[in-house]
Amino acid sequence: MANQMGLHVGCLLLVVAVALLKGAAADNYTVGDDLGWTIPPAGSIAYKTWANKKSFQIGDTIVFNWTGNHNVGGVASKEEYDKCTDPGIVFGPGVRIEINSTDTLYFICTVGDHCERGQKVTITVGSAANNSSPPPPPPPPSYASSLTPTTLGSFFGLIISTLVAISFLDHS
Ligand SMILES: [Cu+2]
Repeated sequence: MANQMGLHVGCLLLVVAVALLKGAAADNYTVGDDLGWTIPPAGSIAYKTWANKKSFQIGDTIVFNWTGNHNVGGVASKEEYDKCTDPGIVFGPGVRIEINSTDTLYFICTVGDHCERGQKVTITVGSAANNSSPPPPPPPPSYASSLTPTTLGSFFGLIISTLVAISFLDHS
């Protein structure tokens, strides 16, 4: 029983360690955030801007949410993406796509002229313009500076001598 507990704790620690090594847990991204998946406002490059601000990683999930008459399908190439080629297979609202390779993913809506009007998005792993890591936080103020080695040493010395005194008292 105790061994099993130890094993479970060990597994848990391993999982945590792997998660830490991978940098972070997988993220969910809702395409367009609050805008959702729709025809972006005229003249905007809404989904390009949205995607450029994200740093997609393998294991992340892309979620397409919408109301009204839309769909989403993945096309195989940038050429098909640019031409808004109907991929044949499309999905309904709420579809979740897990990123499982570093290949660029191309998604369009095939309803009417929605794709031509900008309802399309590319997902590039490790994208993009905004991919630089945030600056490191400033070093914390040094509260330890007032604790000189000497004070620390005498502090621990005091504790140890107190413990020694107590153990002498115990044994007497
Ligand atoms: Cu649409």
